[in-house]
Amino acid sequence: MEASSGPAHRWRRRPEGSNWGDFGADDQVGRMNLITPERRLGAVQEVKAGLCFPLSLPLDYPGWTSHAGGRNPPVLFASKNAHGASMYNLVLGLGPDPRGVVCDDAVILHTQYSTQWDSLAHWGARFDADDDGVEELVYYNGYRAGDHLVAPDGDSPPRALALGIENLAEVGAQGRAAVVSLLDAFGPGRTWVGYDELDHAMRAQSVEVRPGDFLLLHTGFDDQVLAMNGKPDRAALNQAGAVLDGRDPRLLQWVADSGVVALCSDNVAVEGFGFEDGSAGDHSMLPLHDLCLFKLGIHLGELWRLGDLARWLLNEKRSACLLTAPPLRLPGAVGSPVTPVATV
Ligand code: UVW
Repeated sequence: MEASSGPAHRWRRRPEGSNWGDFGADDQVGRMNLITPERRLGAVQEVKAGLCFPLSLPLDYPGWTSHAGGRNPPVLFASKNAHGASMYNLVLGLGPDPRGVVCDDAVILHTQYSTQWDSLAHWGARFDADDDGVEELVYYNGYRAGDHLVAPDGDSPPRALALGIENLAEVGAQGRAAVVSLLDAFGPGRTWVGYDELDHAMRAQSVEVRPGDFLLLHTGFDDQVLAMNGKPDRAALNQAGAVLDGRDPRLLQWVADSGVVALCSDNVAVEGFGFEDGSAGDHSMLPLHDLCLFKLGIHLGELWRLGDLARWLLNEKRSACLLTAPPLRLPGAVGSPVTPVATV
């Protein structure tokens, strides 16, 4: 555990293996800081064919309700104007014989239901950041529950006053992406991928990961979800595709050393979960979330549609592209739908 000179108002000690403070006392985008103009120019060099791949599922997929009813498909409805009129096929205009017709709509959108970014406000930990012997609820760079991550209270909505997803939108989320097909390496069934397996897949596909890269992992989960046409078979999907094994310390060390700015996959959490046997130690649920979002400021992208891109790259014996993936610039949100675009 390292003593450090973090902002006195937020933290006096940072978690072991974290980079809190390294990108600035008040940094809110973590590893995204590694995307320099030079590295972005390097990403543009990956554009050789002029093709683009949209990397989003339809936002009403997978089609289930998840997180014990906490995440639901989008609900679209027509806006109503001040006169109570539904703004759908509404004739609008000036004078006795208006010609214009308008449609406006609104949506209840669970920000992490489908293709999404997790912001750094999505996952924190209990940790004694002020070194007083009592653990607090803290997030990346020592931002705190209560002070910065404000829970809803009566009519007041929840709000991330720090680390919200708008921070990622403001830096553009654009750079070089290295793409690994875990589907090609391990097939469509459930495989737990630790350091050895990831290394094997990357060598087999000649994947070069550079500091400042997004790392995209295709598992085939997206193909299976899409084939279910909005009526997902949960039991089948629980066994579908590779998942990273956050219990493997060598994998965690590789992620820390690699310089990647984000891990993105087509499955629900990038990593596997469900460690009822306690094998994930004190981070009993999502050890990779703990490392990435809480300690190192590495964003996570989930439920991306990666199949078409990964297959095209494999066929071309290539493994990198330019990625442009800004989230919604929605102040105070902890996640966001995203329509990433890969250009090859
Ligand atoms: C949880 O399931 C808690 O998070 P995520 O959407 O990042 O997988």
